[in-house]
Amino acid sequence: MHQLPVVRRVDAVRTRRQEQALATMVAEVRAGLTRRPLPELPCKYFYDERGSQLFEEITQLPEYYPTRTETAILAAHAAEIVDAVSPRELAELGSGAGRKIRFFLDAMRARRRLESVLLLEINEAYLRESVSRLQTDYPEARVRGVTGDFVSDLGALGPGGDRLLLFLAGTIGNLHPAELGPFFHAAAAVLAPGDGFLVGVDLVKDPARLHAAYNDARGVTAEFNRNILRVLNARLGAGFDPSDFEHRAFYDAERQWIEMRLRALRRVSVRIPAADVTLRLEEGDEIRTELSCKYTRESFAARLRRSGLVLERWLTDPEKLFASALLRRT
Ligand code: SAH
Ligand code: AVI
Repeated sequence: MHQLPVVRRVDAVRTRRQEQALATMVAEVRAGLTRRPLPELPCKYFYDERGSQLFEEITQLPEYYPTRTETAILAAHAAEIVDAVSPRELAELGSGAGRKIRFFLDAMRARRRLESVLLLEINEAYLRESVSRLQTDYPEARVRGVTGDFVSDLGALGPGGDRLLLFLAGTIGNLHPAELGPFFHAAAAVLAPGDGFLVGVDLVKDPARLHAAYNDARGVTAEFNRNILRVLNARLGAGFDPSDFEHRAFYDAERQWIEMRLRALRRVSVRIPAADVTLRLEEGDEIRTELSCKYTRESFAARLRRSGLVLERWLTDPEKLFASALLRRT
């Protein structure tokens, strides 16, 4: 993890941090790809420059309802959320292009309470751009970024107090349900009693609608999915040919999650030198690349038990596609 903006860091520090990130990636990729019967890759590795651009394209697709639905909910309710929490600091996990945060920044500015903004994001280049854009547009605030993983690096946000933490887009659904307990616990630890945590939650719905959202007609999601192989090629010297794989996404109604996979179109043998792994797949074998869990109000609230967070408001759209859950640190 790394605090931005940087004044000037010596190269040795930068190299050590990058080496650490690479060592983590090597360990995670090795563990994931040697897992059987179903090898897997951590979905955070979708997001290099191209991956983040592809995600932005996904958000514009007619089939992909979450972004525009959440945007409408926040446009209608950001001011009342700010009034309820009265924050002086806004923090966001997985901030990406950093557009929706502006509803909150504008509401805080209007109340003359905007003091500090903190973004935590894995894509450092994207983060730098967001920090610099927000600093220009909100000069009264101190805007900082942390490059890191919201699962392991939440502590980098430092102690809470007058903080509203945002985790938008339904990105919480990309965590395995078993990870939610420790995640909420870690989030509660960077919030002071009374602080707020706004979580975007994609809801259980008609499977056909979910299927369409992850199998768009233009094939942008398929490119996004295959991009993880390009990231492994670039960072670990892997020898994947993305055209050896087809995109697969399906809804598992029992587990209430979308699962994305890459299916080998032919027998492949891929060397990943940095991880000292050779991945051998037969035609039809698959790699799991992402979970996108869907929740109901009840199944989501059940995950909060003993976390130090309580569900205070549940804001949805008229079609009940998506919810913004306002949690409060007890
Ligand atoms: N908040 C934005 C972007 C959501 S996409 C929006 O509402 O549109 C998910 C974002 O989380 C991406 O920008 C991705 O780079 C980032 N991300 C994914 N996994 C991450 C992780 N483990 N730690 C930190 N950031 C992560
Ligand atoms: C970032 N996250 C909430 C997206 C999702 O819907 O799970 C990522 C994504 N995967 C495929 N399409 C979009």
